[in-house]
Amino acid sequence: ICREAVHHKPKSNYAYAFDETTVHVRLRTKHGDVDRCRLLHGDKFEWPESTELTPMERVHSDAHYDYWQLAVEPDNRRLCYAFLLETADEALWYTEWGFESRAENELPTAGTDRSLHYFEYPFLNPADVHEPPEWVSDAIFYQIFPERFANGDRELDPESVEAWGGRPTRESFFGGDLQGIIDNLDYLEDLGITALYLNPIFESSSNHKYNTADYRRIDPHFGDEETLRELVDAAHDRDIRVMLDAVFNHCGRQFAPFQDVVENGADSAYADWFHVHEFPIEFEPRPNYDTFGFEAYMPKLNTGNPEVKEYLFDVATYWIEEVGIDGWRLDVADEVDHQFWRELRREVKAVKPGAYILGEIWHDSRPWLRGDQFDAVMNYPFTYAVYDFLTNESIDGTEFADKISRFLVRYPEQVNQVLFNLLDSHDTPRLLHRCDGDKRSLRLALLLLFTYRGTPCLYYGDEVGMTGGDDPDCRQPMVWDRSEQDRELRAFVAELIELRSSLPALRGGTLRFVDEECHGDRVVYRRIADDGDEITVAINRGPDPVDVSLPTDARDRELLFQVGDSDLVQGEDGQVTLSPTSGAVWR
Ligand code: ARE
Repeated sequence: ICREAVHHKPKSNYAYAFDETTVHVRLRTKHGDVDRCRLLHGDKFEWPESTELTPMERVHSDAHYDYWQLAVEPDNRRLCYAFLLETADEALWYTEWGFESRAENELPTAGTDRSLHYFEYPFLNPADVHEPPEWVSDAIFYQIFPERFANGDRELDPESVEAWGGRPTRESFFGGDLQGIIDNLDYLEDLGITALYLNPIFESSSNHKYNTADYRRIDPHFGDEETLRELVDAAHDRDIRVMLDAVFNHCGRQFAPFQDVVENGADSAYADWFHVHEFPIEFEPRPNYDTFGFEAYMPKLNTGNPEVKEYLFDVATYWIEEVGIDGWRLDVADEVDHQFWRELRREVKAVKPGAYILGEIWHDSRPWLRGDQFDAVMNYPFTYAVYDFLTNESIDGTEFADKISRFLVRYPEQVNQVLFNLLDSHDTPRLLHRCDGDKRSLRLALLLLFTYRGTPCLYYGDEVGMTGGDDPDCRQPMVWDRSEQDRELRAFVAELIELRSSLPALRGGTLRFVDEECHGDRVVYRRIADDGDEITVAINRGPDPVDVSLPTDARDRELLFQVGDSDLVQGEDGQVTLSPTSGAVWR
């Protein structure tokens, strides 16, 4: 047994409270190395009488490792454990102190036998259980860049407004507003959307509004507090939730406290609200205060300052209490101190326990997802894995399954359940652009998104075939002219949403790759619901037909959904032939 590959760490994604009665224990071993892995577990105060040796399931694997998992419900909420790894000719105990070769019949004893030092999950305290809001795993999100979605009130248009349509520059204004969203809620409901994510809507001079001037005021070109209230109420009437963008890492240059510092320098009452290196404030050649990137118009807020905290916590709770929003997406979440996020979580959950707190982090986000800060993060690693497999073709089916498997063991299961999965956003080229205009690849990517674990989010307009490169091109005005919309694509997206919404296995089930069938141009995976209901998804990205062997044979399965050519050949046994660039879903 390769000891160097073995890894476990208590109170991490390798051992965490899943709910108030369950601890999930995971172990990593070298790929293909260990035949069987069992967990010896019990209560340290009742050892060895309370101990059990329970087989762990090999839930995922990648090129280097196998990942094992077991859900344990400790009798007294205390857990003490060791791993027994076995091959045909070796049995190895793995404990907090390392390895020990001993036979199974020599069960190690706790307390008395100090030669074994168990791992411990000392106590399962309900207060530490990370419970993301339940509604999120059922939700279908739709991201709206408000300046570009719909113009519902021409009287609010900025002076420099351009005619709707066409390609934006960084300075363009097209007149989109909150009324425009209200007017199109029927459209969204009809598509199957159940939650909205709006980019910033507070007063700000730019079209993207990430440089906030006033966090308590809706941007006058978008509407006012009453319009937002109407939007939230109208959305709630349709069972659609609303999440707003919280830009708390930095403000805008026009933010009154910053203006005060510009005017009064070190004497300003707000001097400590920012990270100023030297007074007076200078903007050129580089700002002499911390900013987002090197953007002088985005001064970084000192979120360690108690007044700043109070101010921003009030903002966060104000919009929940006053207009009833359902969550916050936290901009540049990784550059703000953890302490601030911990307190923000407490404040937000105190006024709305079901509020969704979503961090914008593009990388491994374990330090923020321990239950004390965010419910989830934007799942860009998933986005890039899909592109690498489907569009760049820089990885094959094996590597795709490997990557995704690694992602799935990164976080606790309850986090996987509510990760915010996206294929594009206002910060990336659009999906169709990535697919080089090939709508067959685009459909496969959407199939992946809507059958993947976590919460899918559609970027406005992708459903009608909108395209565009990097920011600002990906922020073109929504195409409303029906003759210019791809109505077939829209119908396809609606069907996919309907498929997901109708199948608990797709919304809440675990995901397991069928390893033998993930290679070359193909991947096959299963989604398994708690009640055992099972969905199989198979994808062939390539130019040639491929034969795939499914886990169930023809008699036991029902074809639910298909992407690509319809000449899917179903053999008698588990065999099917997938035509080029196609995919299918079976129950
Ligand atoms: C503007 C221009 C861009 C230009 C940029 C350069 O539009 O074309 O490239 O300036 O200075 C907002 C606006 C942007 C604007 C930006 C600065 O929406 O249009 O860009 O302000 O004025 C990193 C951050 C992540 C951030 C992305 C964009 O970690 O937080 O960069 N995303 C949020 C919002 C943005 C917003 C801001 C932050 C600022 O979603 O819309 O920009 O409030 C790697 C890195 C990531 C990096 C990612 C993307 O993976 O690891 O850290 O994200 O790439 O670059």
